[in-house]
Amino acid sequence: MLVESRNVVLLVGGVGGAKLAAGLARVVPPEHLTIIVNTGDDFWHYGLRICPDLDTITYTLGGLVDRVNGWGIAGDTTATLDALGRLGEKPWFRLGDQDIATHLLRTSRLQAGESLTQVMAAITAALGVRCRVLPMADEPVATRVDTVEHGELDFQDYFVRHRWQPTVRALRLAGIEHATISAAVRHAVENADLIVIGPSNPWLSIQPILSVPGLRQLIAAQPVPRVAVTPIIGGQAVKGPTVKIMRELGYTVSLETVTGFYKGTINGFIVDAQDQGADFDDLQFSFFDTLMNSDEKRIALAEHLLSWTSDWIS
Ligand code: FO1
Repeated sequence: MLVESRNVVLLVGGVGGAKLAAGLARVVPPEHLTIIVNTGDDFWHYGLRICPDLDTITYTLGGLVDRVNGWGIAGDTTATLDALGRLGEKPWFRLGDQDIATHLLRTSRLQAGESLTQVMAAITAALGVRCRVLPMADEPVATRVDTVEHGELDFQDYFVRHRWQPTVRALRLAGIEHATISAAVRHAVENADLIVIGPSNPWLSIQPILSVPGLRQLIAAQPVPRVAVTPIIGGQAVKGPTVKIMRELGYTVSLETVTGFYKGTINGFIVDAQDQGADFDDLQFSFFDTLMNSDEKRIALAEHLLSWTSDWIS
């Protein structure tokens, strides 16, 4: 039985964040859980609006996700991509046939005038996801990656087509100045009893969320535990380019770089148990196994977040 009665808000990107979202969804009743998701990775592809992180969270919580890749739908087929290949295209972004249904529905509803928040509410409800899965903003924001080898790339061009191999010089969030805090995001943050930043890439996944004008300040102003879960274990990222990007942007690869990046926003930090001995000024911190490579470990981390923060108020 789920007895947690605090309102929990989780900020995440895609695959890594989805694991913690899944753990929290097992221990927090859906009416008390809101997930705010990065949309800087969103893009247009063959006329479809693709929102990879929103879909990864939704498919994970809906029990549909391909657990090998961590994104897309388990067992999905690629007849549409194969047909595009027959037409002379060279598809580089793997859209499964069932996944395409999500993009078709989202695109048509957006074009009919619904907001992304409304569209995701409909999609999550249809897939049996009962907590709120909110885009960080309804206005389009695009993460652009300035690279040494190719100049500025669209995010998915950098991440998928070039397999995050180019050297990153700078990141830019196109459109961020027009992004606004939606009523749903504001309501969730203002009513949160616990705010968690997932172990997602701070620069690629969390920075866009915190850059929505006013959102970082709104989160920092909440007099509640605001805890980040480390994206780095023993100096390595679990998956993806977190450490590579840190180096390329000129940061020291350390937990202090991560806490420094979140300075003023968080008041607590979960460090991996492998990094015993780490110490942080001005932050409450706790050591725990953060490698969520099984359902049990996702739930254990979620339970630890709840129990550790239940007896401290900032
Ligand atoms: N990631 C890949 O590495 N290759 C793909 O072809 C790919 C397709 C894809 C389709 C739908 C979707 O929702 C996600 C997809 N992803 C793919 C994952 C995604 O591009 C990235 O993991 C995120 O944008 C980073 O968080």
